[in-house]
Amino acid sequence: MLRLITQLSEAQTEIKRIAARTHSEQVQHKEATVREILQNVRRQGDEALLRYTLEFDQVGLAPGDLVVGATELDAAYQRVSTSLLKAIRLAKQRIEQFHRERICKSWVQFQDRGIVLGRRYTPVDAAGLYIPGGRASYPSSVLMSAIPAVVAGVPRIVLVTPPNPEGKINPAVLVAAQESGVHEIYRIGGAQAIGALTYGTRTIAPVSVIAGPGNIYVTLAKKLVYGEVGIDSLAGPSEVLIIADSTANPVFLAADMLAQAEHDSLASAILITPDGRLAERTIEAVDRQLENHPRRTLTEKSLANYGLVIVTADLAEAAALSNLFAPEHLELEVEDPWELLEKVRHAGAIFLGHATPEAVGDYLAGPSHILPTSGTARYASGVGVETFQKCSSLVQYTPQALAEVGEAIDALTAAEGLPSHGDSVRLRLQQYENPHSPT
Ligand code: HSO
Ligand code: ZN
Repeated sequence: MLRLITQLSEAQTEIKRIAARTHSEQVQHKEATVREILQNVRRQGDEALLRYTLEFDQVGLAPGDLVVGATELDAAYQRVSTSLLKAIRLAKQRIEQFHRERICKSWVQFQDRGIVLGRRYTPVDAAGLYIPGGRASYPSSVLMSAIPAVVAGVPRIVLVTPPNPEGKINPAVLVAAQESGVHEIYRIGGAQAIGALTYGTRTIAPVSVIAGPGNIYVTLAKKLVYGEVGIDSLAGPSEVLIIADSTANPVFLAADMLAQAEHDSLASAILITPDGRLAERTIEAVDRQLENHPRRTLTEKSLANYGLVIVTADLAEAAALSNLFAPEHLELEVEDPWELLEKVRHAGAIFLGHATPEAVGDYLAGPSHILPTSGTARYASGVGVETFQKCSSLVQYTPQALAEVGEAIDALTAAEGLPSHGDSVRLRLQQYENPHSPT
């Protein structure tokens, strides 16, 4: 079911098709529904949240149930194993360490004549983290979004996630949230959760930035509210592109492709290699590993629609195809990954060498696994401390420094026809020259 392509032009066409797989007409139809949900949450607040939770999640909540309270939070610890708790703590430590390095540092520069220039980074007032429910309810995604916000110094971190049919939240998600330092957790999902974080309701105060992956409704909602709040990015289904040479192990490559395909029927796994024999052996290994796979139907579907094995003339051609796709995850399973890295232009995260499966980054290496998808790695980066910080420029001039640029500003204000801009400089300079003159 995995297709083997040996022709460059066919490979290019297929890569473009897969990159555009979420830009369908169906999406436009869903946008109208999402717009209506957002409008109702804006107007009716909590009441709309409860109504949509009943309609979409089949859970009847009372207004007080939106908040996940102390009893459920404490109980969550009883429901996760010691080994999972230990793993969450190890992941937390590594992710935190990585993000501490990424803190944007404020700076000031003292120049001649008393000019001071600088940049000052401050956290946003409040961050909203969206964590999907159901099958894709991952504690790792909590760590990967909450820890950068904590490291950024955000004073209020809010997590929203939809309830399961019993009205409960995945205990591992609740434990990860507490371990990371999330301040508030609400039992609400979908586009309605994005509306609540944007406009605020009686129960949920609005936030400044919303981050985290979600389904198509959540993503459309984030797109529509952007501007009223900040967002991290518009997340599409997950992708991996692997470039391999003859030093790679086909069994590992197959496992790495399946690790992506098993996420979602829209997920994409692409292998590009100049070694035709390796390509064939990987396809065989994929078939074997799928035999007893518990998510076989879904995984096969994604491989059939969005899985590819491409044989190229050389590694340079493989890198060029990868740049065309701009993958969320790129594995360089080659003898000298650092040399090949020189040819890579776009990728959300790059995994170098044979001992670095994407899973290490999915769970605990450090960088966030919330990464640009669907070709957006051409211009965007993954979630990080900077997602939750903004920067103010700092400028200080002295009278002497101002006098020096008075003429230049005068010429520019005249050219733009903005006389008061000119006055704001001229009046000061007149006063500095003659402190006793009336202004
Ligand atoms: N590969 C997913 C993240 C994930 N994997 C979570 C396992 N759990 C998107 O980057
Ligand atoms: Zn994954």
